[in-house]
Amino acid sequence: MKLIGMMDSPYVRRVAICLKLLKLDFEHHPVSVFSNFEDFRKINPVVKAPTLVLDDGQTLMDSSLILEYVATLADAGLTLTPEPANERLRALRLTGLALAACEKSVQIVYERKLRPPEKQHEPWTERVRGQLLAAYAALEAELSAAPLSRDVSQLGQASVTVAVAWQFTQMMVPDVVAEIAYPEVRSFSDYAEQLPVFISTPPV
Ligand SMILES: N[C@@H](CCC(=O)N[C@@H](CS)C(=O)NCC(=O)O)C(=O)O
Repeated sequence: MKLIGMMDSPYVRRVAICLKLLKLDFEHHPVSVFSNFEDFRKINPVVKAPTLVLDDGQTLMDSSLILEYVATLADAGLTLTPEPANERLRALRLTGLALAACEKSVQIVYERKLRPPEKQHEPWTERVRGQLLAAYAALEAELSAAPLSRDVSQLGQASVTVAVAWQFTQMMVPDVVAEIAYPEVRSFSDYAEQLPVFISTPPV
């Protein structure tokens, strides 16, 4: 199967890292939704990254749906979301917060980079900024109350997504989310980013 999209997308990167953790082979095709729009359109007319192209040519988009599908291909015992209901709920809640942080960071990037300055709408940016900070405040509170495991065999979708989201936000909108205010999230991301599976999947 082929994973289409640039690794500077947190959605593409989290899928790539999770595929590696699930020990599933894939080819990465770094096609940009912006600079390679026409090439991307030939693969997926909706032009959304990540897109997964299966060996029979079918395509699947949206990182969460891709991860839901590829989980069915992994060997028994290899899972990225715990089964017990209470652990699963926490993993999904953390993933939801981290995905919201990705989405709000992306919205600020698009507002700044794609819209001419005279057309930028400050109330909208301010709303998105508040949502982004709320997502990180909630993640910080969650990780302060119960840290994510630093046992590499326990890495799952939640921990991957939290680490990838933080790296993306710090790469793209560091002026909006002050590192100093979220020490637990930052520390977990620093830990994850030095793991071989993260180092071999750089955000570029
Ligand atoms: N909910 C989607 C979000 C994916 C997404 O927004 N990807 C961006 C790249 S970071 C994209 O495709 N942007 C192009 C566009 O939306 O037109 C997911 O989890 O995959």
